[in-house]
Order: sequence, then C-alpha cells, then structure tokens
Amino acid sequence: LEYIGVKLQVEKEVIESHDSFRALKGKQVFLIAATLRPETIYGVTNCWIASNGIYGVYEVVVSRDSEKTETEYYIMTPRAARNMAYQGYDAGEFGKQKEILQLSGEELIGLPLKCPECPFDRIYILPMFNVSTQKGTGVVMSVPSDSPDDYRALLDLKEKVGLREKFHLKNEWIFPFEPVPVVDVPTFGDLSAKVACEKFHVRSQNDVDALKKAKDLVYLKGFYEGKLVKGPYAGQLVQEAKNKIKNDLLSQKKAVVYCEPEFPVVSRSG
Ligand code: ZZB
Repeated sequence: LEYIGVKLQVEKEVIESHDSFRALKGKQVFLIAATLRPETIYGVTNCWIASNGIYGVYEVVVSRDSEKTETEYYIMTPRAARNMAYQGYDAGEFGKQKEILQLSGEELIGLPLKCPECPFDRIYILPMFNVSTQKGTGVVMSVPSDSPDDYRALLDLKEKVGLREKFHLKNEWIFPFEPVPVVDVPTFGDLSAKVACEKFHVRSQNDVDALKKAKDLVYLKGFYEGKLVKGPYAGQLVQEAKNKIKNDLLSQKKAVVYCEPEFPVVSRSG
C-alpha cells in the first residue's frame, strides 16, 4: 500500500524551547502524516495521533553530495521508521533507522505545526481514538470536511468537556477550527463527511460501525464524482487532479512516499 507522507513541521520555537527537544535545537522536525487523499490537504484543520502510542524522532538523510549531507528529523511510530529505512529514508545506512529520542503520544498533544497548503497558519496535534499505531505512520492529517472519522472526532472534542479535561486540551487548539470545503460531491455538497455522519447516525468517534459505513460511502463518492473547490486545481475532478497534487507535494518536498507491506491491520490502537 502506498501512502503520501505529508510533512507537518513542528514550529521552530517549540524545538528551541521545549525540554524534550533539547537534542534537536536548530533542526527541522516534521510529523509525517500518512494519507491516501493528498487532494484534501487544502482542508486540514489539525493532526491526529494515538495518545497511548509510542513515537520516535528519526534522523533521515534527505540529500547527500561531496560538500555536505542534509538531514531532517521525522516523527512517526518506530514501526513506520523501520519501513521507511528500507525506502531511501535511512540515516546513511540502508535499512537502519536512527532514533534520536522517543516520545509518547501524550507528549505530542498540543504541539503547533505548519501544514503545507492548509488554510490555517498553525494547527495543533490532538488525540483521536481511531488512530492505529499499526497502520501508516500513526500520524494522520485531519480533514473534517471529507473524512467522517475526523469530522466526528473534532466534534467530540468540541462537545465533550470531559474529553478536553482528560487530555488537558486548550480551547484555542480546537474551537477556531471548522471544516473547510475542499471537494464538492453531487447530492452531498461540499461537507460530505458531515452529511455522511448524519445519514448513518454517527454519535461519537466510538461508533466504529456507523463510521465505517460513512467512510466507505464518501470514499467512493468523493473519488468518482468529487470536484475540487479549493487550491490551484479548483474546478477539476478529484480523479484528474489527485496525481497532480501528489506530484506537486513530492517535487516541492512537502511530502514523501511511504509504502508498507499489506497485511491484516487492526483498526484501533491499544
Ligand atoms: C486525509 C484524509 C482525508 C483521509 C479524507 C481520508 C479521507 P484506509 O482506507 O483505512 O487505509 N489514516 C492513515 N493512517 C491511519 C492510522 N494509523 N490510523 C487511523 N487512520 C489512519 O484509510 C487511509 C486513511 O485513513 C488516510 O487518508 C488517513 O486519513 C487515515 F477526506 O488522510 B486520510 C473517506 C476518507 N476520507
């Protein structure tokens, strides 16, 4: 399975001031969000991680010549880092990942990020129960306009003060962020995740069966009938624009390719 890994940069001030990032002063640090829908990047509102997951910061050589080597630092699960080390994202030796430090999902919550092409200057890392550490990179870009999981999880955080308290979430990380129309789907409109969640009576992010139905429906509709309404390819069908957006992100170094072998995955962390 081939994902696009979107590079969400941890804000420089955080790297300079945060105690756990001492070893990374002056470095470029990115969370790598695995997506199959790169064309929805224009509607990202936040980044999801598994609060009970284990993550690491990994050193990756991105270019090398006789003068100097250029390195970047990627945050993802150890499992994803191992996979990446076999895909040209190693620290200088094929198949070897170099872990700089480990971080718990909980420590990542609330960090501000810069997301390429996204409508907000900064977005925040938030917890979602349906993020699996056994799939992709364990980091997900949230697009509540087009992903039912994201739509419902963001709404849960807005509606449930208990959830915000449990994870010590600040209002400013959540409330300014509303779904942004990106894809228009005939009969569904431009917030298809909301429509699908209402159609299948999804009441919380724990409603996994209803969420699955909602997701299957909008995946199909969005891909075959969806038309972009945001970004440089607005007006084009998703089918036509998807690969152009993917190639733009890759050539502008805003994303990397991330592959993983196909094997049975569990859909929940833990
Ligand atoms: C942005 C996005 C926008 C996504 C959308 C979906 C949709 P699949 O088919 O289940 O493999 N994802 C990636 N990694 C994880 C993870 N570790 N745990 C939970 N979810 C994960 O789906 C791949 C999608 O699942 C990815 O694409 C990512 O969310 C999420 F409008 O990225 B997507 C109808 C779906 N719409």
